[in-house]
Amino acid sequence: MNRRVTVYLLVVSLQILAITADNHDYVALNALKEAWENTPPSWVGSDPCAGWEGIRCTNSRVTSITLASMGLIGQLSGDIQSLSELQTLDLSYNKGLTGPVPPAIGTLKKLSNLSLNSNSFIGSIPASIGNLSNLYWLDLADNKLSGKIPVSTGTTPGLDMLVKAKHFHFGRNQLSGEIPSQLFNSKLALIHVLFENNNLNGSIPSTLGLVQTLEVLRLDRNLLSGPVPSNLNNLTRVNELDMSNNSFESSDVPPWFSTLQSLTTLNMEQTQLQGKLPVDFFSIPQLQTTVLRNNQLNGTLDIGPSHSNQLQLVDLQNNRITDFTQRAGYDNELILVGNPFCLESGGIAKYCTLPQQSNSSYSTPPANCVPSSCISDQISSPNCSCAYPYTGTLSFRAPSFSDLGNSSIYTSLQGALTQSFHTHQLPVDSVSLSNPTKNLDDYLVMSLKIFPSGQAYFNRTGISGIGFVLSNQTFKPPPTFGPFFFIGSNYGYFAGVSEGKPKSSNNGIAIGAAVGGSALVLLLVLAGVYAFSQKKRAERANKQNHPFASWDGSKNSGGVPQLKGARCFSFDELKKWTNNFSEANNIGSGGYGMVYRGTLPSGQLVAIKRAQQGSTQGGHEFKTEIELLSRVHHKNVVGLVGFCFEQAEQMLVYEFIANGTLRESLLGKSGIRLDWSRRLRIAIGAAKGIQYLHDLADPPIIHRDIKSNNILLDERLNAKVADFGLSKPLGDVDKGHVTTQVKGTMGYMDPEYYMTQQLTEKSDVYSFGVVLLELVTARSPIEKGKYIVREVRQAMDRTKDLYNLQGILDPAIGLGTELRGLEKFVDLALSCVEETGLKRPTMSEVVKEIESIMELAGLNPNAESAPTSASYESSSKGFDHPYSNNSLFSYSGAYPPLKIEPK
Ligand SMILES: *[C@@H]1O[C@H](CO)[C@@H](O)[C@H](O)[C@H]1NC(C)=O
Ligand SMILES: *[C@@H]1O[C@H](CO)[C@@H](O)[C@H](O)[C@H]1NC(C)=O
Ligand SMILES: *[C@@H]1O[C@H](CO)[C@@H](O)[C@H](O)[C@H]1NC(C)=O
Ligand SMILES: *[C@@H]1O[C@H](CO)[C@@H](O)[C@H](O)[C@H]1NC(C)=O
Ligand SMILES: *[C@@H]1O[C@H](CO)[C@@H](O)[C@H](O)[C@H]1NC(C)=O
Ligand SMILES: *[C@@H]1O[C@H](CO)[C@@H](O)[C@H](O)[C@H]1NC(C)=O
Ligand SMILES: *[C@@H]1O[C@H](CO)[C@@H](O)[C@H](O)[C@H]1NC(C)=O
Ligand SMILES: CC(=O)N[C@H]1CO[C@H](CO)[C@@H](O)[C@@H]1O
Repeated sequence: MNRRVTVYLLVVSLQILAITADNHDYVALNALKEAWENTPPSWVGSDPCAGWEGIRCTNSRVTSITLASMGLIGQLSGDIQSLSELQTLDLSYNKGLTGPVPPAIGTLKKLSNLSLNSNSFIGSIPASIGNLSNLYWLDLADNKLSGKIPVSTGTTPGLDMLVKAKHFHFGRNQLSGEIPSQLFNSKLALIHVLFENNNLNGSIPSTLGLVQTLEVLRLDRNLLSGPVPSNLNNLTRVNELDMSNNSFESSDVPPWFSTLQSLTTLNMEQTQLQGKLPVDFFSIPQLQTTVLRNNQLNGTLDIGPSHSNQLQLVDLQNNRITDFTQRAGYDNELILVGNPFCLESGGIAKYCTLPQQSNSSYSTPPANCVPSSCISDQISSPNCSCAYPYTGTLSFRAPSFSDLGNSSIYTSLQGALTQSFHTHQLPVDSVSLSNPTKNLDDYLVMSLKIFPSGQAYFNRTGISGIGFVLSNQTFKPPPTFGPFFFIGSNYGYFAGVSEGKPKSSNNGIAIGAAVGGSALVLLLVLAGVYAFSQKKRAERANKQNHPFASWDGSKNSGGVPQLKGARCFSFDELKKWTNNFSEANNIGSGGYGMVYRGTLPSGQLVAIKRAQQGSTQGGHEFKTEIELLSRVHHKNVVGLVGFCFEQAEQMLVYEFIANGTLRESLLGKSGIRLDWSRRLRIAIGAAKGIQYLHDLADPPIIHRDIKSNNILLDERLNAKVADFGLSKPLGDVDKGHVTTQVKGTMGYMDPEYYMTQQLTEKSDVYSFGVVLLELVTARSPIEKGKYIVREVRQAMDRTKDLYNLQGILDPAIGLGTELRGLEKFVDLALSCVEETGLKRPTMSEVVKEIESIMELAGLNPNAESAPTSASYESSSKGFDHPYSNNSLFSYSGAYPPLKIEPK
């Protein structure tokens, strides 16, 4: 009977689950979100399939993430690997995505479109991408990727395995080494190979000739050498070929020039070509643009009577051409400047002068209407309505015209762009072009504004769609423009007002929107909590009777633990919430085992400390420990959320603290600027946390490892004391101290404790004094062999302003501003580091003193800190994880022993 009920409840709960997104997907997306700034505000609630912009789902599984041009900042974490149904991942044009491309991406077997272009990704292209057998689109262009292009070996995958791929866009990176000959084979179906502007060297592998599907090949601006393989003549579909600016072996004009019958654009500037251009080259039927500047082409130029009737530009600057047969009837652009022919003919022929580089101030004019005068950042569109356009720059590498003043060319481009957006049903009203110029690379660059239709701004779906049309080469400009690329600016107006940088004029609206937004968030959260509790109620019904059914009482672990607030999690739950303890979720390790990040179904992030085999302790000790930890509840102490004691596993689940360690912030790694008032707030928070452990925790706890790495900062910069790995409760044997093996961290360690092995609360006070000195100097306790305590004592002169410590204070504290109370703060720090414990203040005295310093500085010691969001120096947000380096559990010995060693 009982069992039947359980089965029934299980079915019910599965059905409830099926309505919303898969939990793994939610957990993974949430983790991605945590690592990014500027995710869409609609990313709230626990169902990404319901209204999270940029997310598309099929059968409750996430199949597409498109977040182009959102201004995302942060890293792409390995959590992505949980989204096993993902087909499209488009994070292009965010600029701010950095860190490596996670190799875990190679597990997403369904992925067909991967666009990471125009970001700041670093590291090499993961070989595991070769495992993506369904990949069709691979765009990594315009990043900072380095290293070699990975190809398969017997044991590892490589890009040569991507037989369905049509697009390799790797341009504008720092890839190096040779292009592996193994990369290309006849099974590939590539149409675009864009490797331009990297550091690739060696020669072009002849295997490239096997990829007969190729339409666009760009190898320009690399360090390629050697001969150009002759079998490129097999690339009969290539219409755009650019090999310029490499140092190939000098060679005669290759015969394949004339056999590439699909060619429209050929650019081989500066490629050591010599000999005579064959006349039949110009009769390739679609040929439009030929740039062969800076070579050693010689003899007589003959364009021939049967040249392509589309030919627009023949640029042969700086060659050795001695004569020109004018029988051709070719009237479009021809440039022979820098050839003997022009010298001999006195430079009179029109092709012997550089075309006028008429830099134009062109700007798309209004279409038969009077431009509106718009408020705030809005701009009048060509149709004279005010809106927030999406802007960016379009660059054309080889336009076949040089007269930038001819406005009809821009009109045709504008028409083609508008047409393309409409064809793809994007909400575009009109586009305008302005300021065409030639840049240093001789690219034609102009700015593009795309205006929304229907309303004054685009939503994220619209921006992503526009970004993709411009990056996926769907848009074809008029032929005279040739190949292009687009760099979009971040679009900050999704809500119809400037996001991120609120302007005073629309603050009211921004605040209104924020308030409305957070009410909505609250509602959604409440709804989520309700749904979740309904679901869990069913699941738990059975467990409730035996909350610690898995508690193994047989092994002398005593009765069920007496817990205050901490929850007992099952192994399966924790396994699920950490994606099976995946590598991607591993955020630290130490002698005791690993620390994993997990996401509870409520969305709460947690840090899970998992003891490894051999580091587990007896059930009794574990119980004592969690009982102790569960009693610690203070806003300045990292809280225990729960534990797991099951299947020979011992795990502790802590709250996850967003802003990392104080140490990182002092080093400037977090991007949070710590001015004097913030440092005071951090000092008071940490002091209160330690005071709580000493005076209010039951039993009292000596931390034993107070240091800036063990003080974490939450999103409001509240300090939270972490790491009880070394903590000592003062048990019944309490004589005010315990005798222990000396443990702690050099530089923070109380010398008295070190010498006598007698641990007292004053040992924590000493360490805290060092932290206070660290707070004002940002120096490590021991830096270059110098001990901070001695340095400060030596440098200080109590008769002088700021005690004469200007040279040793951290400039970021706000040197030059009034640092009220700083002297008293230094006095306090030095009293904490007195030689003998007796002379040091207690933590409650420390708290009182910091409070009085704060009042002196005009701060309310009891006020909550402000949220940090407004104060981030946004671009510099660090990505060092607070829990890497074991900072939460820095003790590398055994799993925290809480036994009190007998005297
Ligand atoms: C690639 O896939 C194979 C087969 O699924 C797997 O054995 C291998 O570990 C994967 N390699 C990488 C680097 O992901
Ligand atoms: C290519 O560059 C690598 C360093 O990136 C160098 O080790 C190698 O020798 C170079 N090869 C050639 C052929 O120049
Ligand atoms: C060129 O392509 C043909 C098939 O069209 C093939 O037989 C030949 O081997 C290729 N040539 C080279 C040098 O790869
Ligand atoms: C190509 O090389 C020429 C000659 O060295 C140089 O003037 C030009 O700027 C280079 N172009 C690019 C795009 O690097
Ligand atoms: C053109 O250059 C090639 C290779 O340098 C040379 O063999 C040939 O004689 C030259 N032709 C003329 C007409 O100068
Ligand atoms: C975004 O805008 C398009 C067209 O303007 C509209 O169809 C779509 O519903 C909007 N999406 C969201 C999530 O508001
Ligand atoms: C390019 O993007 C547009 C708009 O999203 C889409 O309709 C089109 O199919 C894409 N083209 C390719 C080749 O992926
Ligand atoms: C936006 C999008 O999904 N684009 C392409 C992704 O890949 C498939 C092929 O698998 C194309 O058909 C889509 O156009």
